Amino acid sequence: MMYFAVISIFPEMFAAIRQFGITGRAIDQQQVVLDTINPRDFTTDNYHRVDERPFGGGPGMVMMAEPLALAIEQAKVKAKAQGCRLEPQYCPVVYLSPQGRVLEETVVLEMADYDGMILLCGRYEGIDERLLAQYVDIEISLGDYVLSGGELPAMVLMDSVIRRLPGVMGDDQSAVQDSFVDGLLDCPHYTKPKLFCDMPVPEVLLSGHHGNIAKWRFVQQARRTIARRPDLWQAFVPSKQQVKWLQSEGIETTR
Ligand code: 9D3
Repeated sequence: MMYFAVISIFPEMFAAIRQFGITGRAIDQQQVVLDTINPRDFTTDNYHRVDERPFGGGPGMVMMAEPLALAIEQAKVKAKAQGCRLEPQYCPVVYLSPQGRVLEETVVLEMADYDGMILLCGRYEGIDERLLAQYVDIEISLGDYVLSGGELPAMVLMDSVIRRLPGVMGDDQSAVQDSFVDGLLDCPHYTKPKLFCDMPVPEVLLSGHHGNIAKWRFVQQARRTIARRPDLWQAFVPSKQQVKWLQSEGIETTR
């Protein structure tokens, strides 16, 4: 079982991964436990404020340290009760933030080995730096575009990690390696009908010749990766079989 505690002022958003698809099933089957903790529940003022104006002035609001600190402390109690070792190498506090390390599959695979994670979602302009200094172990970004808060990034992170947990994907799916795992973009896919908008299914896919199909799919992957993601192609190390296929199609293999 992997444990997630999400700290967010919008816990209802997490219905999106609780109720649907692979993540929903993993939670139903208790391969994953997902708790949400609302820092608003740890405020003591009449208005239940979690944000305040920034010292030094300027636009926007900043999330206050105290309610978040109490939320993280409760998350650690819950994580421990679920069997997590609390040291950061087993159950880190992860802050979703534009300043973080960009999430990629290598990071996801590292995270799939944790006992659990405490995911901290910011809103407004950000979080008081002292809370971050005291509590945060890892900072993760989805990339260089502006979102409204950390909730969607937290769900993206959980989705990507949950898919990597043993027993979550069917036997069927776990054999099928995704693009990125082998370092190339995916090949095109086709299903019924055999003709759509005058476009036929490539004949090789109807031939039943599994060797030719495997070669065709790999060559499609190679062409797409060369055209769309030269950075991935640069890093790709083909097998002997793949080198043969590439050479037979006149695709350059020397680096
Ligand atoms: C427009 C405001 N920005 C400059 C003054 C700072 C800013 C603050 C808070 C920008 C974004 C956010 C909210 N974003 C996230 O919490 C976030 C995020 C993102 O925006 N992009 C990519 N990954 C992530 S992870 C968390």
